[in-house]
Amino acid sequence: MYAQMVKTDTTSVKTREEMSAEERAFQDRVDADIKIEAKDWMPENYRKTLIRQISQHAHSEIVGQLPEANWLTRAPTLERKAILLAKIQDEAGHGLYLYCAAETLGVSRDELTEQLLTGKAKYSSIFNYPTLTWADVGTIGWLVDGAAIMNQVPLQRCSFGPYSRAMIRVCKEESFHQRQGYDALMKMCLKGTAAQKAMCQDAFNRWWWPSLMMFGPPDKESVHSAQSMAWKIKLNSNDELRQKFVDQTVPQAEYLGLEIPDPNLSWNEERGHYDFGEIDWSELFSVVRGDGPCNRERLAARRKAWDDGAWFREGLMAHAEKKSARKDTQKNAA
Ligand code: BYC
Repeated sequence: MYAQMVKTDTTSVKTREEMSAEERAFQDRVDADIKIEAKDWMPENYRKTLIRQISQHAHSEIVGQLPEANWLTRAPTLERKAILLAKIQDEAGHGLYLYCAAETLGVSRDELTEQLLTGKAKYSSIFNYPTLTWADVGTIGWLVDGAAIMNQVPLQRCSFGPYSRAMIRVCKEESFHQRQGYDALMKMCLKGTAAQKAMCQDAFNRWWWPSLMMFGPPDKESVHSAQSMAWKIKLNSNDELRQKFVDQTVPQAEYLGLEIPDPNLSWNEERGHYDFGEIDWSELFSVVRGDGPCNRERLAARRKAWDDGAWFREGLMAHAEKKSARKDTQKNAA
């Protein structure tokens, strides 16, 4: 099934004997936790994998603004509106740090945007679901930002310097995002009306399984994991992080008095983890392929933003060209 989801299969990791001397020296640096910087020699596939992952991450931050923006004009209080606005602005900032990190690898922001708009680059499946009520905004903060932190905290220690450093600030801000979501849900679940509690349960039911899918396909189906983990682009496997997320989130749901929409969820004393039901992987596959509830709407919004900004990009270029022509004239006159 996943063969249809991915363009390349990079599962085979070279043994030391198969590596060139340069590749061995590179792997030794990675193994010794020495950061790789943009100008350092790196295997071409390391560069490509980073561009793929960092750009997909950047696109996710940018597209991720859209579901929440749907509630900006309808936030229940001025305070909630200001908080939501700040969060959405943070996501734009994260996208920018990440595009900059990707650009250090020799790809331009325009190329990355084109890859998003033509469907060549992906963004996280989670942002293709609709935000139907105000409780969805709190639930996204709690679950989606919670899952993002679980995935991104280890990335602060990844092997590529610019990516790892960008993650430090991103993680600090994501923690605030997660808290704001949980805070909004605490208000509604613990101090709100029965209708508000029911609204939170409904949102939770809809976002729980897609949040578990955010971590990617199961390890045995994850085509990139083995190589990415050998290069420390990823430090944990998809299933490891998913399990950590479930273990962390179940007690939080219990505190809110929300029921986990999984009849097979139970604490496994022997493993020291929660067991949980089978994920419907065909749903992730369908969303990633472009057939989720909001894929078309999300891409159309990004395409419109890009087209609407054309006059501004042209203006900036014209200004830069004028400035550099003036500099040249001054230089020649001197
Ligand atoms: N959605 O071999 P695998 C955020 C693709 S949070 C779409 O396991 P890998 C935010 C995968 O790209 C979200 N596609 O891949 C939060 C690959 O296809 P390609 C963003 C997915 O890379 C709150 C194929 O499936 N976070 O931004 O080793 C508010 C096979 O998978 C998904 C990041 O991007 C998915 N859920 O592992 C606002 C974190 N899962 O590329 C914003 C950085 C898998 O070959 N990224 N695929 O065509 C990662 O950690 C890894 O890339 C993943 C996937 C764990 C996501």
